[in-house]
Amino acid sequence: MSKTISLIGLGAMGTALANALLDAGHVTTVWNRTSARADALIARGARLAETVTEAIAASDAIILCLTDYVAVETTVADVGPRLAGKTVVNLTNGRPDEVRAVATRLGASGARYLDGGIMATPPMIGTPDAFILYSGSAQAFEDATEHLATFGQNHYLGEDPVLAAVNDLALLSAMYGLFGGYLHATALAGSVGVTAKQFLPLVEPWLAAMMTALPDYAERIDSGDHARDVMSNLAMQSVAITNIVAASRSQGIDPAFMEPMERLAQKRLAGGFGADEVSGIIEVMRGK
Ligand code: FVH
Repeated sequence: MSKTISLIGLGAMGTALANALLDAGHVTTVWNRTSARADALIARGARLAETVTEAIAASDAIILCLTDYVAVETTVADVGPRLAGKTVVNLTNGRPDEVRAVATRLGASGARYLDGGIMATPPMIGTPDAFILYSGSAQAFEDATEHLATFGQNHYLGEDPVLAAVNDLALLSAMYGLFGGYLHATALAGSVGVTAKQFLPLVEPWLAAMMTALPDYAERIDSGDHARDVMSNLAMQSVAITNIVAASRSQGIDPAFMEPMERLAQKRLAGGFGADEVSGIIEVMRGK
């Protein structure tokens, strides 16, 4: 508990991170562009830095949790040299090119850079359900481990700084696919008078049952073999996909969420893979 930590960014997530650090008894310095957002944390014992420079000077490890990389660039633009010898943990959602640029720039300033992707909502922080992906400097991960452990389960993915961000975006892609599919399904069922609450006991177990297909899909994807032991072939499934799009239109539901899936299925079908599993659509996504 001896080392101090500085946290830059006190939005919903930054505040949850700061509370977890304070709960664990860590000496915590905070900075936020709108300083009033720090009031409740100061009442709990956090130290307020008046400037970013002060926040950096206060600790060997600095955590950034901001809206985006524009905010990150704005915040660290003038403080490069002050980061020499420091550990910087950036938990801001970003794209690989942005991560690479910031990692290179801060690395050139002499900082040890660790990028992170938070797979949790603010109330989950500090519980075992929160998991956070990290990549970049292994030394930085080790240096900050004691503090990072207060947030949830940590997964260090490797030295390449973009690993965490790409895995984060991939997991969010799976989540938005699920949410979008659920919303489309609920709208379609709603077009014949079924309420969301009535539909829930049908859609929940259905999605849970379909999740069990993923290990088989993973095997097919890694081996490139979508043709072995096919149970539900693409030709059959693409009829259902096209029916979903057509039925949505006739029921007055915007099919925009399902149309890309129909296009992908048709392209794979046109490639002569109708007898394969639907998992083969990934080859079209990969541009093959
Ligand atoms: N909240 C969530 O559910 C998700 C869960 C998964 C991970 N995300 C990522 O966490 C990052 C921060 O998200 P957040 O929820 O804390 O976001 P906000 O509550 O909107 O707070 C944004 C903070 O960023 C500061 N900020 C924005 N622009 C600037 C700037 N140009 N210069 C300095 N600071 C800036 C903002 O300051 P202020 O508006 O209070 O002055 C907040 O501190 C994010 O990457 C999520 O994807 C959260």
